[in-house]
Order: sequence, then C-alpha cells, then structure tokens
Amino acid sequence: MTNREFEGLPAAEVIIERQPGYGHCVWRALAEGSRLGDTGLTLLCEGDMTFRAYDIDKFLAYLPHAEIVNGTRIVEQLRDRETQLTTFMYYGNFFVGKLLEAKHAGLGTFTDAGTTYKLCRNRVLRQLLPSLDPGVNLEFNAYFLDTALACGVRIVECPVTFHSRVGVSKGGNTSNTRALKVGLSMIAGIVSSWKYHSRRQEVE
Ligand SMILES: Nc1nc2c(ncn2[C@@H]2O[C@H](COP(=O)(O)OP(=O)(O)O)[C@@H](O)[C@H]2O)c(=O)[nH]1
Ligand SMILES: [Mg+2]
Repeated sequence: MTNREFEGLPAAEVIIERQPGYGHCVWRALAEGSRLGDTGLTLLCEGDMTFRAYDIDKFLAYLPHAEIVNGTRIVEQLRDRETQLTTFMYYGNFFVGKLLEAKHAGLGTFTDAGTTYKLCRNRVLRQLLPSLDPGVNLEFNAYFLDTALACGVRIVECPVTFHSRVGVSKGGNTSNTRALKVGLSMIAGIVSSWKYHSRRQEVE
C-alpha cells in the first residue's frame, strides 16, 4: 500500500532524491510529476516557504495562454519587505530574463530567470526532460526556460508573491558574490546554449 491510499485519505507521496543539488531535485520532481496519469499538470514549488498556494489560482488563469506558466518575483508590491532576494539579485534575475527575451525575440516577456515556482503541462515535460541534464545545478531554471523556448514551448510569466524563507539557503541566494557567480554562469549558458554546462544533446 502506498501512502496515497493510507486509510482512504488523499495524502502526499514523498519521493527522496538521493543525488544532492538543486538541478537533481528539480529534474526529479518534474519527472515524477509528469509520470502521473491522473493529471495533465505538474506544479513545481520549493520547500522553504517562500511561495504560497494561493498563487496557484493565478497560474491557472494564465494557463490557457501557454504550456508553462513561470512565476516572476518582479512585482515589488507582491514581495515581503524582507526576503532573501537582495536588490542586486532582483536586478540580476531581471537582466538574465531580458537576455533570454533577446535570445528568443518575439516569444515572450521575461523578467525573472530564477523562480522555481511554475505550472507545467506534463506532455511538454515528457518532451523536454530527456534532453535536460540534472547536473546543471543552480543555473537549472534559466537552462530549463532557455531549452523550452528553443523547442518552441510557449511560456508565459505570472507575477507571484514572494516571502521570507524558513531554513538556510544552499542556493545562489546565500550572498551577492555567490549570486554573481551563478548569474555569470547563467549568462554563459544562455550565450553558449549550455554547450559547456550540459553533457546531454540538444533537443531535436
Ligand atoms: N532534494 C533536494 N532538494 C534541494 C536540494 N537543494 C535545493 N533543493 C530544493 O530546492 C529549493 C531551493 O533551494 P534553496 O536552498 O532554498 O535555494 P534558494 O531558494 O536559492 O535559497 C529548496 O527549497 C529545496 O526544495 C538538494 O540538494 N536536494
Ligand atoms: Mg528558495
């Protein structure tokens, strides 16, 4: 019996990803979600309480316009005063978003390259994931968006609320210096189409 069936109540199924790293965590979460047959959608979130369930309604409102609805933390009024996102990181994510926009000119408006929070159609995930290398770590979100856009996947951004976290970050947000390194690596990845980051082949 799985814990989904426990006492006939709907319950969470916990899957443990043993490979450390953000890329492995996100890749596995999307793979597990897209495998489920009882839904056509996978919602990707984080475990640090920075995102809120009530924003799912906004994602659903944007869904008719795209195959992936990607959260953006660009709207200042929707952010808590104290979050892990410093002004430097806020504009850094905006800059990388604009780089994505320029690379895929005409395909969308992008203002945040670093938000995990997103709603994806499973059929698109099943198409994309085999070509994505989970070893691409803290740059994974930009890598995911860039690869999806290169495949012609329609992505629309949706403003989400952003809150102060619980626990300690091990991502790119621990300091501005670390964020700068991750940001530069994202830029290099976008410019080089991830040739030097990913060991996998481009999507056909
Ligand atoms: N399973 C697993 N999940 C991870 C790992 N690193 C990050 N995550 C997940 O990815 C999210 C983002 O990482 P976090 O440290 O919060 O980075 P930040 O959001 O940039 O501060 C976390 O909330 C976890 O849900 C890891 O090594 N293993
Ligand atoms: Mg986080």
